Amino acid sequence: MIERVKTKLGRENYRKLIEIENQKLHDFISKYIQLCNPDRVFVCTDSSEDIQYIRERAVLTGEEKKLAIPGHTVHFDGYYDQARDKKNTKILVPKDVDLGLNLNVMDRDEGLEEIHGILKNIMEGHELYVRFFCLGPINSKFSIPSVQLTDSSYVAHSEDLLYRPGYEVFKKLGNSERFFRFVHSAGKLRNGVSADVDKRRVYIDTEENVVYSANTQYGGNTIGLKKLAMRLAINLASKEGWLTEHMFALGVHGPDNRVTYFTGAFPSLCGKTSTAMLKGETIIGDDIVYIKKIDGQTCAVNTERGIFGIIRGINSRDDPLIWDVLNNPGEIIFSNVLINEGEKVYWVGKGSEIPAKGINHSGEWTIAKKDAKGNEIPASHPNARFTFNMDLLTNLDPGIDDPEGVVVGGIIFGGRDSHTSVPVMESFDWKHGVLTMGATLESETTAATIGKSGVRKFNPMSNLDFLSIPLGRYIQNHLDFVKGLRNVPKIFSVNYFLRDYDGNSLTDMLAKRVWLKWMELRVHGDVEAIWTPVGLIPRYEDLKPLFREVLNQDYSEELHTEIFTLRIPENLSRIERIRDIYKNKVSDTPEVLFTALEEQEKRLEEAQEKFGYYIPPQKFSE
Ligand code: SPV
Ligand code: MN
Repeated sequence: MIERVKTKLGRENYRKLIEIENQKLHDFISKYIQLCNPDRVFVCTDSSEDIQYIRERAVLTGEEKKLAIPGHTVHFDGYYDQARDKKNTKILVPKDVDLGLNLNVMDRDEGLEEIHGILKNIMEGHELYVRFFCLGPINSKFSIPSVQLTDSSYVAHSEDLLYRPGYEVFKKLGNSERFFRFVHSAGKLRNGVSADVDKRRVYIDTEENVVYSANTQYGGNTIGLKKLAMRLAINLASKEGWLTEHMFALGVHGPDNRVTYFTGAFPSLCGKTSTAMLKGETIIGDDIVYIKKIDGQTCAVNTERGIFGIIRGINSRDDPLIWDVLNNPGEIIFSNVLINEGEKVYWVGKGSEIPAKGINHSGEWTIAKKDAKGNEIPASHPNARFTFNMDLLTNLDPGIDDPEGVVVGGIIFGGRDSHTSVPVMESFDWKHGVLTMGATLESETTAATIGKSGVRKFNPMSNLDFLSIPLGRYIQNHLDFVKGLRNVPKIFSVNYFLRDYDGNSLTDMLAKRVWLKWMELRVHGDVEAIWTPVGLIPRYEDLKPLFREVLNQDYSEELHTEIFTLRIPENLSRIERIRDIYKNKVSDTPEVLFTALEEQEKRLEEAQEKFGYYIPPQKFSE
């Protein structure tokens, strides 16, 4: 098949492709060269010359512009192409398959026909870049080789910062069909941005492990190896008996140089990246992990190697580690920020004054500029981002590329919850944690997100947007995962957003550093905990020295009592809410979920009878 596109490839690119002896790969590449019909093709190996070519193309095509600091560039997505397009992102399902009520699905035959129609000749006038990467560490049980076809040099360049190289991996693959495939085209461009956003589509075919993305540039829709691969990996993991999770991973540094690894799932805007980046700890990853059983242990890897992070609110005081990277030479792509005349970068919440004019995702921008609908355009988009390889970080954990991954001691579920959950809590066991902390995760919307503030959004394991299998099966996979494990990770919940009844925040944002240290001690059984009807909470005498050590703060017993008081009515209504969702909106809920909620309800009611509606921790430790 590859012979058919030999002329278009040219001698050098053809040679690079046939060095990989994989029929399925060749068929895939030649099929989409013929369909998309680019003017030219560039096959990128892992060599530094090839990668340099991509970097230069990004600037030459205007997809990126150089900035004042060496290595920094900026990229703009279209005004209406600034976020993941949930409506037009669909899982393609064969006629005999039912994925339940929570997924956005489409008949596979119809979807394939539509997307192939859209892709026909879409790359006319463009250059196609063929790139090879490896999800997870190289030469590891976790590795998933992946090939990306894209006509965006920005996408090809971003992936270079975000993923491990994979050309050599493909050369060793033989004829294996176990690899992911991505086809992306930005489509027709107007002023450098996708012109046909009304035909924006992201279609996911788990049957063939292919994702198609068209008429969009925003990274969450286009960077195949990120959230598009995640849908394929969730499906593959479910078949093969492991887990793909929307989680950070970090090493928490305990006593005597002990390092204990945690992974954590938090919905957007609940403190995920900031937890992964905490001072004093070391980072494995901030967004996606694969978790497998190896020799009876739970092991995790970061599928990525870089960070595509939200830039809004990053400032020198709260995020010193990222701040340093963003203000020094190094390869960084800024997207949808504000640039002024000196090629300097600004964003909302940077902590310095924003210039009165500049260039942003809306083009020439001045303060108080309004869009076509009369909405004021902020200096930088709320979803403006930075992209860099984690090698630029000073807090990178040495286990980052370990082919065996790191052994997970604890899993954390975090939500934005002003009324119900205590700041940190441990589950009774794995099942209790999966069911009452992970599967019931919700997050309140904030003024910064679209829609009403304070509305709770159901987001189990913070993975709802990315599921490609029925929710009930996904939960069951978690329950089953521990079979045969020698050490079962502990499960915790955290809530950085608890408020008092007047709406005042109760905990310092930095307190999360202490909660992590407490969880680390719990994993090793170094401190006791207090039983409550919903889980195990810290003792005052264990937190007091930690606050002193970590934050040099005096932690009072009054504060402890206030933040760890069990709020019975709020906890009961949460159970009510979640049960309703599983009863009415999830067709394959495992029965044990309802049992776990019922038992929790019963424990709460018994405690209420004994101690009243609001129960201070002391009552449970007496
Ligand atoms: C998220 O929204 O969870 C992200 C960014 O990590 S995106 O790539 O858009 O998914
Ligand atoms: Mn994410």
